[in-house]
Formats: sequence, structure tokens, C-alpha cells
Amino acid sequence: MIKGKKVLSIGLVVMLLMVCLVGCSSSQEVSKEEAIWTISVEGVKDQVISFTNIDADKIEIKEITATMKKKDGSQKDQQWKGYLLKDVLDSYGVEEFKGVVVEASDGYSKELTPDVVNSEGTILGTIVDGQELPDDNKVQLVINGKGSNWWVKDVSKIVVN
Ligand SMILES: Nc1nc2c(c(=O)[nH]1)N[C@H]1C(S)=C(S)[C@@H](COP(=O)(O)O)O[C@H]1N2
Ligand SMILES: [Mo]
Repeated sequence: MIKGKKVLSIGLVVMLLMVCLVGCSSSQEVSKEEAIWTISVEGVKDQVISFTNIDADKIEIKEITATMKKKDGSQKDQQWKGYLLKDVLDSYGVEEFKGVVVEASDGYSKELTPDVVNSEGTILGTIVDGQELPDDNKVQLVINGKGSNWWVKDVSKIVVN
């Protein structure tokens, strides 16, 4: 009777351990695979590419001081962290293009010329003044020195022309 109980409790412990191990490993896998944000990239290969924060982890994060020109003529300086647009395109082997359209979830878009795309002041920003961007705008186009209308919020698509 006592022996039976012991076997039973050992069995229970083993089962709990197994459940824990399986549970832990699968939840780790999920957090590794789950994308926080996704930007579709068109015009590079035949199919649409999904560029996510997981892909971005493989690109060097850059920090720049960016100046935004406001409508009233004033300027605003911010510390931005993100990925150079040209580094993102480089990671997909993009070399030549006539322009790059950056589009937002609300349909707002801007077409950038090659010189703007290749600038060290043009990034897909994710952190501003030390703060991660909010959930409704995880990635924002930052173009140092350009007007606020160029700073496309909640980027969802990049089209290479
Ligand atoms: N996704 C998206 N981004 C956008 C816009 C927009 O309508 N949608 N408007 C642009 C314009 S015209 C301006 S002036 C600024 C406004 O930014 P603010 O709301 O932070 O002042 O966002 C720019 N980025
Ligand atoms: Mo605007």
C-alpha cells in the first residue's frame, strides 16, 4: 500500500516534469517565431516578402539625431533608433531602383527618390528618445531634415520601383 503510493507519487512528479518541459520549450518557440510587426516588401523578387522585427534583428540598429520640419516653420529634434532603409533593401539584394514607395496601414504613402533612400538620415524608426513606439505605430519612416508629411507612420508596405 505504502509502496504503491510511493510509485504513484514518483510517477506524478515525472509526469509533471514532462509536462513542464514540453510546455516550456513550445512557449519559447512561439515567442521566437511571433512577429511584433510586419512590413510587406514588393518589387524585389517575384513574390511579396514579409519583413518583420525578427528579420530586422539581423540588421544593424542605427541611432541618429533627426530634425523634423514642422508646418509652422519650427523644427523638432529627436533621437531615433531604427534601421537604415538602404540596409533593409541591401539585405534583400536590392541594388537599382527608380524610387521606393513607403506606405502606411491607413493608405498614406510617399515615394522616395534614390538619394533619399540611400541617405544615412533615412531610417525605419522603432525607438524615439528612448521610448519604443506605440502599438498603433510600431515602425515610422524617419527622414532627417524633411517636413513632417514625409514621416510616414505605421509603415506597412515598401514597394521598390
Ligand atoms: N500613416 C500616416 N502617416 C502620416 C500621415 C497620415 O495621414 N498617415 N500624415 C502625415 C502628415 S501630412 C503629417 S503633418 C504628420 C502629422 O504627424 P503628427 O500627427 O504627429 O503631428 O504625419 C505624417 N504621417
Ligand atoms: Mo500634414
